[in-house]
Amino acid sequence: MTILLSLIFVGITLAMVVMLRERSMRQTRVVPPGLQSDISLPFEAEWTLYHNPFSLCSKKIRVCLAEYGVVFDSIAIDLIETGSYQNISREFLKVNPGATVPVLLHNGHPIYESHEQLKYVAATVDVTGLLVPDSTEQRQVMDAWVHKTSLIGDDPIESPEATAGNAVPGLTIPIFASMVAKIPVLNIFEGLLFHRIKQRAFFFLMMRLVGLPKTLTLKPVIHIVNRASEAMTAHLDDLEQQLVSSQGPWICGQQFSLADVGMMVVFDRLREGDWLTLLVKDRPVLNAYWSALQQRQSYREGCLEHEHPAVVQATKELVGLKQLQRWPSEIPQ
Ligand SMILES: N[C@@H](CCC(=O)N[C@@H](CS)C(=O)NCC(=O)O)C(=O)O
Repeated sequence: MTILLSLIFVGITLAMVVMLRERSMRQTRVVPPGLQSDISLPFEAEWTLYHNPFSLCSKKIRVCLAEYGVVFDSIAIDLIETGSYQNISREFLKVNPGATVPVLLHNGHPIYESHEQLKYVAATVDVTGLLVPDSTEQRQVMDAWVHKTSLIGDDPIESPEATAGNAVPGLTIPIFASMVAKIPVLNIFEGLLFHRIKQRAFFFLMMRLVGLPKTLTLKPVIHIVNRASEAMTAHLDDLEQQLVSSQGPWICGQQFSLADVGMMVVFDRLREGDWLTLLVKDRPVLNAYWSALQQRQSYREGCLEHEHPAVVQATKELVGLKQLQRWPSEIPQ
């Protein structure tokens, strides 16, 4: 008995030591936005993109690079929703101690924050003003909408009113819940040990344990999704007004700009989450805008060509729940 207890004690102590050592090697922290010229990482091509097929911000930078025809080395990084916490691996934390994608490298120097990446790429390659209007006034409009489509802060779910980008994660919960249903619990558990934002890791574990239909009936989830939907409606009202005043077809009028790149991926997420019927259907101006966005080659290259099978499956599942009338009545459809 004493030997058994001693063995258990030694086992637990060893596990704790290993875990603490691993944690010390996986330190995460908030990183400053923009180009980090003091950091040099291994690179082969002028541009390297660390990205995830499903991530909103990754789509945005892929679309931007496609618009400019910039060729880049592509390094796919898994997030828990697409299979594993590769973003908190030792290797990736050397690239971004903030543990998020996308990270764009220019000649080995990382640029953090996707809205900064958009501006950096434009400042570096856009000599003719392809995606950046000439007039100061129009540039201000563009900048305001690049901000409005950005995902800002550590906990965007708490501030969906701040930007259309921040209204996205709340509306993505049903997709997340569907995606994580197929992920091994142990993979999700890793986040509780090493992810910087424990609340996020816990939320994913909860969704995995209760499954999609039950997740959608939980009061806090209903509140988050409805709040995000109301906030997105207000952002889309603003967009509609802007498109009317610019006379379209784009946010800055005749010129497709970085602002439309940001908006394209927000609309694409609404498509993936089957929110277009609720939020866009009866709005001709927004419908015309979304149709025009889908015509662009960059939409195919940056979004459609990277579609993750688990997301395609999630969209089908959400549509199915609504058709079978298994969608909770507390959440509008
Ligand atoms: N503000 C950042 C947000 C980056 C971000 O949150 N990326 C998400 C995917 S869209 C991510 O990497 N999440 C992984 C995680 O938090 O575990 C940006 O615009 O680049």
